[in-house]
Amino acid sequence: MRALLLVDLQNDFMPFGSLPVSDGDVVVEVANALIPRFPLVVASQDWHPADHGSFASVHPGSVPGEVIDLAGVSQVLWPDHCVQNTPGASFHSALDIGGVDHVVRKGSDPEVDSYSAFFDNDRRRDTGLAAYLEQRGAEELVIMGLATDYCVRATVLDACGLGFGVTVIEDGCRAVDVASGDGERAFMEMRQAGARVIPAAEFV
Ligand code: VGL
Ligand code: ZN
Repeated sequence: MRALLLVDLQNDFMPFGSLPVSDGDVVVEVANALIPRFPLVVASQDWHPADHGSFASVHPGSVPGEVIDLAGVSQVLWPDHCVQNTPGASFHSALDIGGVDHVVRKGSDPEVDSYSAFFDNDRRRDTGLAAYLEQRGAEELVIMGLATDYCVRATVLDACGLGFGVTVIEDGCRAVDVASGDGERAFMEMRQAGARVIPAAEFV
């Protein structure tokens, strides 16, 4: 069975949010068009406590974009974003949330970030998503969302490593592009890991 996995379609990653992704809102329509075509739809939600270690604001003298060591893992610092129970953490209001069967939250541990919807960045903890998908009988995943170069990339690489058949909807993703070309490089890595990267129009 084939499941759709929507990565972090949350207000703070939209052009009006605190960690804006250019044209991030455009992909919500792509998600809404795909949702009815899947027997199982899962959405991930970046879900940080207010003092999360990935926030530049909790490290005095640091600014977003800096890279630090966070409990032994290299960590890019971000503006405060997707704080639990704030509007920024909510899904975009146009997303057809009624069509989503299951939400997986990540990034709740202040000591470690979690770009992937499957594992924390230190890979010590598992979100439970792989077990959920297995229990529901999903073997193939179609993945899209925000941002290409962070959470989509990490989720796709883990899904490939876990043995799922993975298709990425290219025009359903947008990149942060801290360095220009990061999004394109992320698509290359996903292809190298075995993911099929196609436009939504080619999805059948
Ligand atoms: C993300 C940076 C920080 C993402 C989440 O969803 O790609 N990026 N937290
Ligand atoms: Zn985050």
